[in-house]
Amino acid sequence: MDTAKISKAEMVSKSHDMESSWDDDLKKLLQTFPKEKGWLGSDLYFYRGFWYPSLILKAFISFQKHFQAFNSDIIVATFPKCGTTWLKALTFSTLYRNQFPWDENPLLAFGPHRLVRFFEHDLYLNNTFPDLQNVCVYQPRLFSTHVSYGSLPTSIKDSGCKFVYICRNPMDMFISLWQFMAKIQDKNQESLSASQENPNKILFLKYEDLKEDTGYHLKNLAMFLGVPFTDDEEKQGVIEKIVKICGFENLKELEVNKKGAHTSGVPHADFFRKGEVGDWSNYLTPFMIECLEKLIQEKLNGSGLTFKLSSKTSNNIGTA
Ligand code: PAP
Repeated sequence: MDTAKISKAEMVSKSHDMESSWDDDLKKLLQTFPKEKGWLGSDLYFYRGFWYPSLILKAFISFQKHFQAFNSDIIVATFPKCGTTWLKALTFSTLYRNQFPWDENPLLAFGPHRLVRFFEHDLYLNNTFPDLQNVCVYQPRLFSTHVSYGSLPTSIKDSGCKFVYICRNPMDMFISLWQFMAKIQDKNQESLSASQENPNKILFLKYEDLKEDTGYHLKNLAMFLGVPFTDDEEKQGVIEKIVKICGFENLKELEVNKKGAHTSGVPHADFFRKGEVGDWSNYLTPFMIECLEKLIQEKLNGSGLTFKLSSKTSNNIGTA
């Protein structure tokens, strides 16, 4: 008798049982959360300070319940449309640069989102217990999330794992999200405080700063990840090579990023739009700018966060 086959079949049936009872529990749980219609017309549920579609919420709760962090894990944590794709490419290329020949960088064949997987939008999306061992080909493990620091599983917060966080000026983030949502339709405060309290655990970046001097911030990123660039690597131009391979124009033009789609169904190409600072000024009317500026000032008041609104001038918003 093939015991391996039986135990596998048993495992599958057990996990189906767990899935269906978990689905029932979730349905009951959802009824207790505040609910609103989202931008795309689907229901959003309010949980721990954020609004989630039910599928993402289910994935998020599984992730919270079951993920076991390793001290060596690295997590790219971002608010949507703030530079996730770029930071995934930079972190992957920096962290694993000595684990593959340079001209065989997997980034050339697989997109950043395939190489650095989201917990809630990907790994736990249709799977209560994803096979993390097979997902992470390189070590240390590298993951990503859009979930806020305060909502992460305690196993992550209590472990020694590190975070790289990027934020972006809210005007460009808003336009980027709006354009992205329009395409889909056709077919930070908490992290800043946490990074100030624990700078060895969280590296806090801003899209605009990364855009202004990518090499400088990449050196800091490598140091933070515990893989600083050596003098030899600097002389050999490794930093410039990583900046170039992860650059917007390069990634956008790679075949792998022009075709196919992310697990969520979003075409890879939609993650690469313009990649500029200040594109909001091409879309917002003076009245909309005034409203947004007021709102941003109000929300950032006393936070210590400021954002560059344009690459050309020292047009800033927020409180220093
Ligand atoms: P996500 O949250 O859905 O993963 P995310 O990658 O955070 O999206 O943000 C997408 C933005 O980053 C897009 O900005 P835009 O709409 O203003 O153009 C995208 O163009 C930009 N982006 C993607 N890759 C890069 C890159 N390599 N360099 C700079 N910006 C990039």
